[in-house]
Amino acid sequence: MMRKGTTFTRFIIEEQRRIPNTTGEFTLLLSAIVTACKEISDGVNRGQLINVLGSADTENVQGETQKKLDIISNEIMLKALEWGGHLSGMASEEMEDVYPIPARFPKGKYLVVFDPLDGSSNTEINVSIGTIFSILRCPEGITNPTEADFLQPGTQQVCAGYVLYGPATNLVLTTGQGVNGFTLDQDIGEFILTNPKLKIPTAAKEFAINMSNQRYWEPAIKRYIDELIAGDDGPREKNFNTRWIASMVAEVHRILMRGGIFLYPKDGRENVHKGRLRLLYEANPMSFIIEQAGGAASTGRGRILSVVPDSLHQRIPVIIGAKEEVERVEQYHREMDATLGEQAVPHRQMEPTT
Ligand code: AFP
Repeated sequence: MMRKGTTFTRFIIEEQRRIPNTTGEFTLLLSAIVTACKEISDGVNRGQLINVLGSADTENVQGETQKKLDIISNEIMLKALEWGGHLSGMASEEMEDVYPIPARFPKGKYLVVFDPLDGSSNTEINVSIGTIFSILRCPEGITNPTEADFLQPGTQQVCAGYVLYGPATNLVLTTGQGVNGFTLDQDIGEFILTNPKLKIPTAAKEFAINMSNQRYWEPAIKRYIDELIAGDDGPREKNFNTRWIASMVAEVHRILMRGGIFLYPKDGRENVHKGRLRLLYEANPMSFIIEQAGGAASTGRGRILSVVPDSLHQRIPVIIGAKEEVERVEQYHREMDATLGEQAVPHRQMEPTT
């Protein structure tokens, strides 16, 4: 039986043809990332059967306990991408320092940053997780990039994407010309274009925030969430539903499909007072995708994509999703800062999050 649909391979080659004088380097890099994600998908899928679930009893640079699958996924990405000649370096949420391309391989003009397995606390309970990646240009003349070469604002991203390992495996991607979604056809091992030109539905009905942290929130966040919870009895005069998957990839995917807003604001906890999510590996790629789908992404006090990173593992507040909602949260921050000042919530000493 003939299958219908555009394969990912065809899609990227046709995209490449639209741009005159391209070398194909970017297309091959993207293809290598996607192959790595298929391998991770297989590991996630067979997890318990091949004994790769559970803790690795090690900590990453963020002080978070690593899962076996975090380490395996990181290794899969490194090995799949280091040899192709498209990259000069990589950085990962799971590694303290920049990963240089081994001397035996040629180097290329791009840098890749990634979170190999985001939401990995969900691996044992068979809930959706994902890989997030972002492609940057290596600065001109640099062949051995250092941390400074990766500290580019999100507006400089050449491409951002994620692969969601859920009931189906989805690839969602932007190169700055809109957002396209693909679904892995397990029988033929190819991603098929299933969601071309994704746009976020504008009327938000769902919000996602970890409610257990509400006692640490700044007043602007508390005000916004209180109004959503008040539903049709409150100033919004409509009901909202709540969701929290603890997996940003799954939350962003839901927003792309159904609309809504996701918030991981900074809060009063000592280790979250600058935010919880990582600018390079999570916030920037997701913000690029969400903006390209017609949404907005903010720290509450400014556009995430405009932030110039100060370190590889910088954390940042993330408020992302339907534009009108994100703008409302920004407005509440402006009003709060005008009366209370930015450090409205005192920092408190807390146990590190896992
Ligand atoms: P892990 O990859 O360590 O599981 O973190 C996932 C994540 O970065 C993001 O995907 C979630 O939205 C968020 O953290 C969940 O954080 P909480 O556990 O504090 O709710």
